[in-house]
This record gives sequence, structure tokens and C-alpha cells, in this order.
Amino acid sequence: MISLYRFGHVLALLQTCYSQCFEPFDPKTLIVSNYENSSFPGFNLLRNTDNAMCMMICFKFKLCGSVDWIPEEKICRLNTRFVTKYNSSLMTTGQTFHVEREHFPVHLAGNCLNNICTDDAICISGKCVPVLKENIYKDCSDIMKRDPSKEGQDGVYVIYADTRREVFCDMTTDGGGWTVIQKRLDGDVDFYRTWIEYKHGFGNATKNYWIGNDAIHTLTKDKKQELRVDVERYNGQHAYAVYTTFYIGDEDNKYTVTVSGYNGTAGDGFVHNGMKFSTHDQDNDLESRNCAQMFKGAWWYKDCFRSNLNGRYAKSAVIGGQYMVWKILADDEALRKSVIMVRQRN
Ligand SMILES: [Ca+2]
Repeated sequence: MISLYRFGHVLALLQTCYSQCFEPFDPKTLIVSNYENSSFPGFNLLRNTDNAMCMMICFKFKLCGSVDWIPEEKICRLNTRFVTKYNSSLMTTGQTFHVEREHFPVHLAGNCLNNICTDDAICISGKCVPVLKENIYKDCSDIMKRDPSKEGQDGVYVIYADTRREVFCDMTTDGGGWTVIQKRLDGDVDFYRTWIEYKHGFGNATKNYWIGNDAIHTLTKDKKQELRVDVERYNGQHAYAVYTTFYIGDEDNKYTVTVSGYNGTAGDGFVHNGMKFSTHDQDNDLESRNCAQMFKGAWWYKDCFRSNLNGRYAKSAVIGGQYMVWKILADDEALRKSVIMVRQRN
């Protein structure tokens, strides 16, 4: 049942996936064992940890929202942030400390191990030190402004929007400085997901991902942002749409979108101004039926849409409203590529 790995192995593996681990980790390599009643999917029980390491490991996984730490047995259990099921009798007789992610220390004192610190600290000369304010970038525009030599260097960067996030920055298009909030290059990541998944985000910044509605809210609340949508058809045609105004409300407002000021070549497909966000498990649209369910996506549906960029991914230009489509450009023809990004407005 339990295969004990030396902690060095665990750390080495964490380091390998440091910028990649957006999904539950691979049980074959990382674990130690599985506590099946935990809400954290897959393997989640680590032995021989100390409490700092327990929290540090939790920090590395977006889904991890809290830990249970049992000092007597040096056990660390990971839980999701949404549900904490707890049944101590199954695993310990010792005292258990439950710590929510929000209450993790800003930085954990001591040496960094393989450059690993918590999300709020960075490894400098072998020590974890708190992230300095001047090192915090709110978005990719910030990065570009402070370091203009980044122009042309598209890639994954770390920003602090609602929380620490790895995002793809487009540092090329129209002068760069774009924070990518959605990217779909192939069908590797399923976008037919729940409200809570859209809230927190999913996927991998190097390829296919949704940054998360809380992050989009924070990005667009703090600084006025313009929006850009780039799409590509299977016939090779590229097109874009830019909006001078883009803002989404918070979760209480169901992430209601404010979008206006179209310009571009793709046609104005984002005619969803004032609409709330809907997912298959939360219907906030104006249609009597459930648009997200009917069209297999998640969007600011009205009754239902002129764009459905989180719809199903198709590997060819098939026709159907359930696919990733931008109607005004290609009607219900499935697109090959979609990128949605924001940039601070001058
Ligand atoms: Ca409805």
C-alpha cells in the first residue's frame, strides 16, 4: 500500500514539474500513499514530512486548498480548497493540525530545497525570502513596462493577479504586453467544465488553459484593460478582434462582462455585453434552456451566443454550434485555434 520514497526524490520530482503541475500529480512517481476519503484527487498522503514541507508541497498544486499535519506520525495530507472531508480515525491517533491555504505563512523560513519555496517567496542564495513588492508583476503589461527587453519573448511568466499564477505572455503582437486568459491550440484539455473549475482556472499555461474567472476579474478591476481575441480557421485564415473596454465582475455578480469598442478583422463576435457567465452546472443565461449544456461550453451566453470559444475542440472544420466557433467569421465552423488576452490600456 505504501511505497516510501526518500524526500529528495519527491523534491526532485516537484522541481521537474514546478512550472507544469496544474493537475493532480502522477501517483506512480510522487506518492507515498493514498487516503481515499480525502477530497484531493489521486494520491494525497505524504509521510516523513515536516509541517513547512507539507504546506510547501500543497502550494505547488492549484487544487490543494488545505493540509492536515500530524506531527507525531510526520504525516501530511493534502485536501482540495473546496471540500475538506475529514476522518481522523482512519489515519492517526495523534494530534492533527488543519491549516487552510489562506493561512499558510507568507514565507517559510529556512533554506530552499531545490529552489522550492512557497508561492509567496523566492529562492535567493539558498534562502526562501518573501517576494518583494517591486518584484511582483500584476500582469504581462507590467513585465513589459519594467523590462522592455522582454519584447518578442513570448512565454510563461509568473504574475500575481488574485493569487500567484503562471500565465502565457504574448510579448510580440502589436507591441506585446498581453496577458493570455484563454488559449486553445489542440484538444488536449477538456473545456467542458464546472463553475468552480472556471472560477479557479485549469490547463497549462504553455498550451491550453483558462486562467480563471477570479483572475480575470482581478486583472480587469485593478487596471483598465483592452481585450484581444485571435482565431485561426482550418483553412489557415487568421483573424482578430480587439475591444477597447473589457471588464468582468466578481463571482457575486456571476462574472458579468462589460465589453465594447470593437475593431478588427474577425467581426464583432463578442456581443455578450452585460451577460453573466454560465457553465453546464450554473445556468445564468437568458435562454429558457441551458446554453452551456446545449453547446458544450462555458461563456457569457445570452440566448445563446455569437461566439463559443470554450466549446468543444474539433480536429477539423466540422460544423456545429457546440464547437469552438466565432459565428460572424465562419458561422458554426469549428476553429483550429483561439487565444484571448488582455493588456493594460494606455
Ligand atoms: Ca437558461
